[in-house]
Amino acid sequence: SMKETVEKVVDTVVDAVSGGGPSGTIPGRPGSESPSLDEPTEPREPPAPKPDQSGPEAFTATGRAVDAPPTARAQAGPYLTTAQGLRLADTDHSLKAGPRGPVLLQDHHLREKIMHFDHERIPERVVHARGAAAHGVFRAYGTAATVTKAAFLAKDAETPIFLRFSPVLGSRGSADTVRDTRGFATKFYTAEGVFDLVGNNMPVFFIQDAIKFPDVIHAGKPHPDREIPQAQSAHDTFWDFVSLHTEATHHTLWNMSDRGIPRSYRTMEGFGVHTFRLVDAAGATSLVKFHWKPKAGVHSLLWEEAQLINGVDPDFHRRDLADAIEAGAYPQWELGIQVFPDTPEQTFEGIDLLDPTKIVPEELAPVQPIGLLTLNANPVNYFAETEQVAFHPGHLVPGIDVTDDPLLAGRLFSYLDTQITRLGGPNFAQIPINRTHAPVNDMLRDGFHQTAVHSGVAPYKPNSLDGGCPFFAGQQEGGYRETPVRVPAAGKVREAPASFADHFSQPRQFWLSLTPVEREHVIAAYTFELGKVYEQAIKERTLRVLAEVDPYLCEQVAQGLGLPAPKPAGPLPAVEPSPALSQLGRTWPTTGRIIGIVADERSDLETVRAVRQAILDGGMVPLVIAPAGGTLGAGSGDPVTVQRTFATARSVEFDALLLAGAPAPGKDAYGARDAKAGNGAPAGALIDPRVPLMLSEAFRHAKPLGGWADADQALTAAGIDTAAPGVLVAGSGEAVLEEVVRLLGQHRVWERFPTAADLV
Ligand code: HDD
Repeated sequence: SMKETVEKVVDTVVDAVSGGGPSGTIPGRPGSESPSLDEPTEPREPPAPKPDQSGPEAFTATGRAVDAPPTARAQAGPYLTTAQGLRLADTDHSLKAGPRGPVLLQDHHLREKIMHFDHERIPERVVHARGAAAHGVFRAYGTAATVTKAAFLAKDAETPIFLRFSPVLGSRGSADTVRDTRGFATKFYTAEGVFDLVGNNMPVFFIQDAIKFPDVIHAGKPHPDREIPQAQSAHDTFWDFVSLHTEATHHTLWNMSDRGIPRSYRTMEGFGVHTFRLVDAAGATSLVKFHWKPKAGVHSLLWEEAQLINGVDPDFHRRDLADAIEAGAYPQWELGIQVFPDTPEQTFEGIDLLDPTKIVPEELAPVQPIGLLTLNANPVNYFAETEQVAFHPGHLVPGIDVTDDPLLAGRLFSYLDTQITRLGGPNFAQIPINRTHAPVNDMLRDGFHQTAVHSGVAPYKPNSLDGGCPFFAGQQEGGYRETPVRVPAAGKVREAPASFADHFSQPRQFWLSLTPVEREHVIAAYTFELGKVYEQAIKERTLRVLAEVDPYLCEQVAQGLGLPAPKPAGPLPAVEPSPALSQLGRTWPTTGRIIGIVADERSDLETVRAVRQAILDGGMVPLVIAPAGGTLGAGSGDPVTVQRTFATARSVEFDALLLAGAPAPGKDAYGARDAKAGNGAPAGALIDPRVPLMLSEAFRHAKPLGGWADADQALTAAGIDTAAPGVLVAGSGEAVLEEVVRLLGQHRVWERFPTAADLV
């Protein structure tokens, strides 16, 4: 039930931060139910393997399965062994000539252990190095069956999937909430082979041709001399490149918008970016763009919040995703398609469908839902799954084909190529997480890390020695056929089509589609990033680019930089806004949102209990924050468990804060350093400075604040006007909660941000 789900969320969140909550268990760790203070010594069986990890599926050239050894998976049997299966009696001491003597070279266990350790790391991905992933299932509605024969899109077809999210620029150990694009890569293990949809959380890309990818990435990565800054675009080389290379303007504007700092992976949209070609059973084709729409709504952080989180909890997004799945609050996205006729021009309403810096507004081509993705299991092992998964836009199934988008063409080369370095050879398709669920009968042989034991003598075609096996699949048997698209008659050129030269109309459309608050965020982001740039010329050049997008944007950023605002070269393009591009102005579900309740021994615990329960009943997560850990009201028979202390709580973790006031007026509440109940200290004099800090941050980040009884004292101590929008102090805790939840539906109290009137 929802309530159980949420209670699990609470426990998980609590455990994750407190390092093993009240019960001392570590969630998701089999066998840790009753940890004792000493290491257990009774042998016990390791946890059961996941179905897809029980051993390699090896197929012969003729399609016969090779008998896999029964214990192909590691961790079989209760005893510690070497990699060769030799049982070990000791792994804590090197073999020595006497306790104080020299270590002996003949210690084969020491050498194997250190040799393996020395090679534990593999090269990180050159981009998208840091990721977080989960398993799930995709269920098709069948609505795409009119445009594609892909079996996994047929009505009610269920397909296992693995989804990896990732910031682009940072190293594996970088922080989660940096300003960046996020990867959104989904592997569908369909009955017809693997289909990978390797998208991003933004619908456009920096470049129109893959040959520029090394350029944009070299510019975005840390400077080659000092290797700083880590995981961000706020530096000279990035802005040098994007200001000279104006086709990047659209994507850069998305990065500077709230889309660059998602609240959670669960609240991001995803996009296939390129136009793909779908093929139906009769061979008819259509062009499509793929969209992922999060059920939880689209929601972002504020910049200061994101920066704080990078220090307070660098694993914020990773933790959030894992906690939610662990708790059974499974994140969901609807997959949708925009469908366009496959005309020879490959344009729609004048928009070039082969240009990956362009979108098609949803108002012109609605996104039609075709299925539901649910993430329902965390990886068991980060390295084996999240790190070793290999995506590739060329992993296609019958019914889905690529187009001639020149960015996609280069990707079709790159993703295979990079795995050779990253995963150490050409056999990465045999790694469990990459294995297709369809039968494999290829004629690929040998190579580093070959785990299949191929039989037969004829890994070539045509052959007679293996009986002609394997055979070709015709259309009836699901053989993949590329669409015979007509190639325009033209000479070989290194050139882009004329339509690719429009670099500013869609950036302007994006800008005009944002609400005033969102525009202010864009201005602040440009001002911040360019403020980190040393070269004056780069700032000025970027202002010239911004002048082509919008004069107000340009003027405001120029003002922040203390520079004159240039004028555009000519009239700005006339474009219609696309309201679907804004993240605001809609109401979203509040499920899974986190509400902090600040309380101490003098708080009215009756109300705390009732409010906590009401939060749980609403599918949200209540976390009680108190001066110290343990419980409040220990003697009351119904103590309230404390999940955060003033030392471990920081405002950025909560979507809203409630202040549990003291029932008797005139007494100090909230974090008096002397936490003894009813000490009669004068109100405000002993307020713990961490409480007003928490309140003022939450206020600045436009989070709803509520309280009851004498809660106004703490608010006043934090310098917060209790009459400000989204600040509610009332007698009834339940009434306050109701209003706070209503405000959470719009994510934040946006009214707190003054915006320029001339923006409307
Ligand atoms: Fe890429 C990884 C998404 C253009 C070359 N890319 C990678 C990942 C995502 C994307 C989500 C991480 C996959 C994972 O989780 O393992 N990339 C995109 C999108 C693009 C794009 C949406 C444009 C529409 N990429 C792009 C180009 C090139 C690459 C133009 C090269 C010419 N991308 C790579 C890569 C990576 C990669 C070097 C690094 C690790 C990997 O592939 O497996 O091949």
